[in-house]
Amino acid sequence: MADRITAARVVICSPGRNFVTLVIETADGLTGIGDATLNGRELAVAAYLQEHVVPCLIGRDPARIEDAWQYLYRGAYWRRGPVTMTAIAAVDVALWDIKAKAAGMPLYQLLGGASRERMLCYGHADGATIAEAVDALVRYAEEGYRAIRIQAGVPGLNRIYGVHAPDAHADPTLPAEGDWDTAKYLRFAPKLFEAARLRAGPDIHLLHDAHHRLLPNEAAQLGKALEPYDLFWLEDVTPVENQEALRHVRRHTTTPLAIGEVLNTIYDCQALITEQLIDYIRATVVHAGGITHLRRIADLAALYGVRTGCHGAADLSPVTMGAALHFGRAIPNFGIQEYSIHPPEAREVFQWDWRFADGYLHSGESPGIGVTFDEAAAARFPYARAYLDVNRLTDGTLWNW
Ligand code: GCO
Ligand code: MG
Repeated sequence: MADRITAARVVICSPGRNFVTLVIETADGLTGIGDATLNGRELAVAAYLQEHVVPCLIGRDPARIEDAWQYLYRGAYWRRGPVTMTAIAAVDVALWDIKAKAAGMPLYQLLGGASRERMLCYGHADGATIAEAVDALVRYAEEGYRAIRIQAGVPGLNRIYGVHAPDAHADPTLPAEGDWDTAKYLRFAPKLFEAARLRAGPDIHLLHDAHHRLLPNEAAQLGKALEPYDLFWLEDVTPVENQEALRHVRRHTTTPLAIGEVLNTIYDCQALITEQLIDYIRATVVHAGGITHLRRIADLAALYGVRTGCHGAADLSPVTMGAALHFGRAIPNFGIQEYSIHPPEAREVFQWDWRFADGYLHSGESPGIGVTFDEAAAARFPYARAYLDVNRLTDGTLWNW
């Protein structure tokens, strides 16, 4: 007889930062987990799942993953968006975890088996100054990283993305405020990469995240100015809503572009991919509808020579990293995986079998996604409201963080 879902619950915890986890149990005694963390808006997804999705899961056959996905996507009527797609992703990953455990196989085997044994990843070298950032870069290279993102403080600016100087005006219960001046940044960025390339040598892959801050022509200027330093990618040069902007950027630079960490569906990625406006698609398991949907995005991307570069910041839980590595191991057009180390307390709550070695991430061989969740340990780390920063131009205008 077909198995059925007997229980599903949402657990919110904060081992160093907030994570939302969906736990699904079946009559056959299997447990699957899915990450439902949407940084800064965690409770919206938790409520979406607990109030609206969990009641529909009880009694369903956990093996019917595609049907569950369609049921939640079409059935909501209100399609797409980060909250809905993160909730669907949590269910989807938990069901893939269950299916792989039922088969006694690591998930990548169910996805077609290994296309590769290890996944190239990149770490984050950050510094308040160029010297500090370049020292961090050298440390990462010494630890074996072959690809390193580098971000540094811009002289004259206080608190920018990647560099966490204190916010002088801070009310700690509200979003911190950063400051931004594009002209200063555009003068500074080539100097950062000149220093980085000099210290790193030609072989290390260098990456950079402009974090949605530039206007189209500024993005074109930056891409062109960074060409001598041979970047692996330049990320989020412009906000992704205006995808036509990238046609202009593409006409002026061959610096590879990566976009998509805030995208949730294949429709959001469609023009970026089919018009070949990007080289790497950053959509990720947790925010783009789980394995089931990300596979569709990756398949579309493969047709156009676009590779994956899944978002992997520390606000995506170790559950997402487990799923992402099985996904990356199986698909033909894997590019790179972002790897940001989780807070040490996270290890008390989540146990995982994936590991970093020699510049690569290696997925494990245990059945399922290879991550377990200790609910008793999670209870020791209660949820604490937290926000992403906001950002203002130096004249006070609210800008993209
Ligand atoms: C990245 C991202 C992150 C995001 C964060 C939002 O490239 O890793 O831009 O740093 O800002 O994940 O929650
Ligand atoms: Mg980013």
